[in-house]
Amino acid sequence: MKKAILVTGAFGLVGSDLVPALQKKYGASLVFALGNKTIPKDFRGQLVKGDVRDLSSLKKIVTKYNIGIVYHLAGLLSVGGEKHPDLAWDVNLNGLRNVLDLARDEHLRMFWPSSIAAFGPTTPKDMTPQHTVIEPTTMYGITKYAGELLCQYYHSRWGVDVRSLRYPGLIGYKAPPGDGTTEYAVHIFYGLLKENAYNPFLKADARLPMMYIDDAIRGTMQLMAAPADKITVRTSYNFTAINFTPKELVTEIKKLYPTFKAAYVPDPAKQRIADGWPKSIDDTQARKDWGWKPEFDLPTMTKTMINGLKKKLAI
Ligand code: AKB
Repeated sequence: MKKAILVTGAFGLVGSDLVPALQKKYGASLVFALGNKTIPKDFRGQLVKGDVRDLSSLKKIVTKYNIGIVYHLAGLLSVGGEKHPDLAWDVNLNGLRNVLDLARDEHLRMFWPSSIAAFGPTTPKDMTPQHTVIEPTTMYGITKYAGELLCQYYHSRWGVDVRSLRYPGLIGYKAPPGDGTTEYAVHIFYGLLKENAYNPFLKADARLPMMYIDDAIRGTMQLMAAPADKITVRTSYNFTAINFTPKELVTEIKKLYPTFKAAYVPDPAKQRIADGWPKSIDDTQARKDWGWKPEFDLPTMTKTMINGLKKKLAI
């Protein structure tokens, strides 16, 4: 019998696009979407309710549905993690440890996302190398870096085939924006279409690495399909597409909507998080090991976001 796939955090920014992509590739009957609270009414597919902090119920799900691969996406983001540090530790790290234990005991393959948030203020900011100084200063970043080391440990100690990407800021329209720092670049499109105005909560020149969601999904599936002997990084791969500042994004939007209004009103707490992160990323290792190559640039991403969101909001 064919093994099935479990996606935790299935209704977040990544899951909302990854689940349909996996359904298309493997068939909807083999993809199980694990949700906790926010389950969209229009979801079509196999739904399981659960909490990644509850190991025994995860175990039952894996056995009952004959799961062979887990995409473990559930977790808090950077801003949410600063509001609720204890919860961020519990969900992000204890949740990951549970899934890694399951992967070891039940021989599952596994994907888990790290983030550019694993880096910190002492990391080189331009073209941040794969192997470099890593001293994160947010709870989210700490859980990501500790998580990367945990993944590497489970691989070297028990041979768990767990693979990971350091996601940059991801931009997509299917799920509502999460509680993150790069999420201004998602909120801005809602502001554009609803009010023709949006004030980014970061400085005009706050450059951050970013990626359109289709690239992220393609890269994630490509990494998981690569032969194991090609995977030379078992912490998490640097992974990037574009980088831009709030001002550059506003300029791009104004090419299509010249009357769009934006003023930069930095939120000190969010700006502090952004100040600790890289501006651009060197993802040579991902390109070399498993052929990573992004497709979306800033103009294509902007047009695609606007068209997609217009349809979603029926505008
Ligand atoms: C956040 O801003 O918290 C996330 C991330 C870059 O991991 N989007």
